[in-house]
Amino acid sequence: QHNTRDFNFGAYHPLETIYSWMDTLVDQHPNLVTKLEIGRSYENRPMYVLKFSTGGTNRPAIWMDLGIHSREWVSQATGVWTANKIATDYDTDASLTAVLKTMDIYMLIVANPDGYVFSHTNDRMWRKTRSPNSGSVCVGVDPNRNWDAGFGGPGASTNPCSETYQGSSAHSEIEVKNIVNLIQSHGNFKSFISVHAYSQLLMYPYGYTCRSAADQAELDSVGRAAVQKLTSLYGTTYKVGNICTIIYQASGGSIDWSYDVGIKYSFAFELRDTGRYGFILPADQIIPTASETWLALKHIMEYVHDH
Ligand code: ING
Ligand code: ZN
Repeated sequence: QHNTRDFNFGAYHPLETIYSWMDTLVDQHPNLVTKLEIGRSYENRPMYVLKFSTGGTNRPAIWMDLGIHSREWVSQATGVWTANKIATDYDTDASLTAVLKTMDIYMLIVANPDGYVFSHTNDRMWRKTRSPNSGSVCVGVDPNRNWDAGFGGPGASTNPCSETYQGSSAHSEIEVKNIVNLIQSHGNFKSFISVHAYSQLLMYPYGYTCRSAADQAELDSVGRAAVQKLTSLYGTTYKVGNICTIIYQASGGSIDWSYDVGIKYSFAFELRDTGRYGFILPADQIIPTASETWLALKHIMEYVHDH
């Protein structure tokens, strides 16, 4: 497609279609959007980040990753819609324009490209990476148990055949390591948002412990206000809370790592639905899901921009 208007945002697309759409988006918004390769996956696929910036150098920034678990297809699809929304609404949406006047937005739409391809070609329910595990016939590590944040603690498995296998060591997965390297070399991220599905939750740290984070009161109020905006569009209900109390104890998660390295506004979304379709969310729910989620994302971005 030579124009993003010809792109079907209401469909699930294979990796190569998403990657070629990224080039179209950059071509159409050259003064706002650039594409960075932050490294390669285990199977040597590029990991592309879309950077939205109106100038400056190393401005304070907002991070978003989507699709770290490959089977959660509405996450990657919401990333595609959201990136297009940011590009098209810049200059017409006053609050987004204000955010982009002083901050940059980074979006990693397919955080687990090997898993995403595998979920199209072999196993629709594939969650993990595709790296081999020595001494086991089972493949892959849970990339949301592999971060250096309570690594190896409760809510992660040492069994390579488990869906929540933590990996041989923290940041053993190249996909995780590539994100860590980008975040640390940049050094100026103010918000870190990971997007999963499903369960309709907006969560903040911690997952590796059930004690509350120092900023729990503030994160909870930001989260509640964000969810109020989300719900205003179609009435979709979300719960807000820390990971451990709202879903389950889980160690080695990305937003616990980002919070503990000093990125205060660390959040994780669980998008639609609550289990009727689960991971196999019908494609006609992609645009409604992305549209309501955008209202919550925008609230978080505005808040971060103002604080
Ligand atoms: N849920 C997340 C998981 O990795 C989560 C929940 C989010 C845990 C953030 C820890 C940190 O289990 C899904 N659906 O993957
Ligand atoms: Zn997930």
